[in-house]
Amino acid sequence: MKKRVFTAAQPSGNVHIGNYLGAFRQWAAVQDDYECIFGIVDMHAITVYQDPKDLSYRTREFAAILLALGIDPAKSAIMVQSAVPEHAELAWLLTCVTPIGWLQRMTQFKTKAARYEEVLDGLLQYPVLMAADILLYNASIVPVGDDQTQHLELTRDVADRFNRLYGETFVLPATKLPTVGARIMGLDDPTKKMSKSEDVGGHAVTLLDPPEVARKKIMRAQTDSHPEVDFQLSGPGVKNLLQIYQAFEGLSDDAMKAEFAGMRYGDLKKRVAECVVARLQPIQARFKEVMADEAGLHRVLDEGNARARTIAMETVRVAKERMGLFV
Ligand code: ATP
Ligand code: LTN
Repeated sequence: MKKRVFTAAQPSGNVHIGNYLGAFRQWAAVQDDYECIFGIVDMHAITVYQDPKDLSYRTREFAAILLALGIDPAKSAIMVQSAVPEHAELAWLLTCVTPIGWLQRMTQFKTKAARYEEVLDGLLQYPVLMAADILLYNASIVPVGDDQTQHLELTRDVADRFNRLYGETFVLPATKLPTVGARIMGLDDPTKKMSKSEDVGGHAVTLLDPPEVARKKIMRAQTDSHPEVDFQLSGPGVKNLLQIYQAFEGLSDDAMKAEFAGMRYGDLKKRVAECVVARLQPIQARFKEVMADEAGLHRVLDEGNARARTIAMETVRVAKERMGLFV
């Protein structure tokens, strides 16, 4: 039997090349080797306020992006978190084995909480809901970008604690990081990771940016005062552009050196821009087709939700039984 993969992302719009290289590309790549469930985690998105109309549009948009990136619904389930109520149900059970201190220590919580005067409980509970997403499906492998490793550690700690208290119930999932592209940095500031919520103009190239917009963002990317590519001395902005190119083209370090050593920054940017535009073009064309077929998109999600729910219901039944709850 194939091992199971679960991974997910929030439908928070502005899906960028960092998300693609660090996460979604791996999703498509693992479909043949594993039984995959891919989640659109809209209940995570509402841990910070979302306009309801935007959220429901973005859920469909994100499903269409996944299909455009080559996720095949005949192989993998694409599911929406809020359509499978067992996510919330298991999250509550796990909340009752998770010390608050574990949650208060999470880096992402601390960063996000610092942005708000009033911090919502949902933001603190976010990693417990994430643990529920994964443990519901007894996933043994979770492909994510490196900003999620701490949440994965917490997931294992929560699963381990549950297993000790109530008997062996959950599989402890392993984190799977990409080898190149695990952390693409912002084009405007290469000391910060490229992020959806950083919505300044030149920060991120999104998967749906028209070619001229993508080109402009890359041509304006921050570099440094060296005139040309030096694999030792060039700063983080140049290294980031090189990383983007290497990840898209799948080149070895030696091939990268042969192609770029000594190249002037202006030419480097042009080459990276052309690469990105060319790689995005087929994704954008397929995205348009998928979005135009609303009924087809709905069908994919209905089927994915149903497949996911069958597994999720059984896991929750077992967990409730182990805890002595009414089943
Ligand atoms: P935000 O910064 O607003 O939280 P995000 O850009 O991190 O959003 P998510 O939806 O949280 O986007 O992440 C989706 C997936 O993309 C995750 O697996 C995450 O690890 C990965 N990812 C996010 N940013 C990057 C990045 N800059 N480089 C590589 N992978 C990334
Ligand atoms: N926290 C993740 C999204 C996420 C997730 C998950 C990833 C929610 N549930 C389960 C993997 C497995 C993020 O912000 N990228």
